[in-house]
Amino acid sequence: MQKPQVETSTSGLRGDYAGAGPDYVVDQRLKDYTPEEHALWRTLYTRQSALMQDYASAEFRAGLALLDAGDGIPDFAAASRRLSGKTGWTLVAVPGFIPDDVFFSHLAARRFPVTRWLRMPEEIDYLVEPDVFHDFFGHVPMLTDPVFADFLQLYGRLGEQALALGALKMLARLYWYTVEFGLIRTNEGLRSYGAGILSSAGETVYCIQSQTPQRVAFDVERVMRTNYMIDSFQKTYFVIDGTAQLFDALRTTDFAALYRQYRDEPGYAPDAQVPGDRRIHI
Ligand code: HBI
Ligand code: FE
Repeated sequence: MQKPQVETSTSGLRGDYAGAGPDYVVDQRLKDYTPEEHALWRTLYTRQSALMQDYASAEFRAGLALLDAGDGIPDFAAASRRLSGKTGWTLVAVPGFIPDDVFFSHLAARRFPVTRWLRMPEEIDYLVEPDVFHDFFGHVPMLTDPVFADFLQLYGRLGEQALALGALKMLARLYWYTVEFGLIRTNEGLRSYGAGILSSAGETVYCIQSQTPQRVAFDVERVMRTNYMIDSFQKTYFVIDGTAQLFDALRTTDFAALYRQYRDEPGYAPDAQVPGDRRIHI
C-alpha cells in the first residue's frame, strides 16, 4: 500500500508541513516509510549507483561509498554522524521546499536540509520538486568533500546579502549551474558533481554524452547572468576544473557590485552563446 502524500492547502507544496517550526526542521519519521517505499529507493539507488563509476566525479563516488545508503531509505541521523566526522556537516529532515532565508541559514550553519518524502513509483524518472532521493543521493555525497563543504557553507552566508539586495535570482543561478547541474573536468574525462544531474538517470548520461547541449568553462559572472529551465535537460552546462574553483569564485567575487550591475537585466537565454565563452568539446 502506498501512503498518500499530504498536500497543505496554504503552501501548495508537496509534503507535510504540520509540526514544522520556524527552522522547518521535522522528525524524519523513519518508521513510517512503507516496504514499497524502501523497495523503490533500492530500485532508484541500484540503477543510479551503477552509472556513477562512468559519470560521477571521484569526490561524489567517494562520498556515496562512505554513506553506504543502498539498503533502503537511509536514517538521516546515522548518515549525519558519518558526514559530520568528515566535514562537520549535519543533515536535518524537512517537509519539502522551504523558504529561501531558512534554506540559506541552514547552509550557513553547515546543516543540509533533506526532504523526507519519496516520489511515487510513476515518478521514478522525473519530478520537479526535490524528494529524499534527489536530496540524499544527489546532494549529500559531495558534502563529504572538504572544499565543496566549505563552498556550500559560504554560499549560504551569501544568501542573506543577496536577499537584502534583491538579487536572489542571480545567486540562485549560481546554485543551479554548479550544485545542481555542474560538470567537472578530470583526468578520467568530463564528469558530473551536480545533484540534479546525478539523481536523474537520463541527464547523467545526456550531460556527458550528448552533442546537443553546449559546455562552457565556468565563469561566475557568466553563470549568474544566465537563465535556466527547470523542466527539461539543460542547454548549457558549466565546467569547473576542481571544487577549489567554486570556493575561490565565492571568496574573490564582489557580489554587491555584480548585483548592482546585472540584477535588473533579463539575463542570457539558457542556450546563449556569449562572447568570451570558452567552449569545451567532447
Ligand atoms: N528548499 N528543501 C529545499 N531545497 C532547496 O534546494 C531549496 C529550498 N528552498 C530554497 C532554495 N532551494 C533556493 O533558495 C536555492 O535553490 C537558491
Ligand atoms: Fe537539489
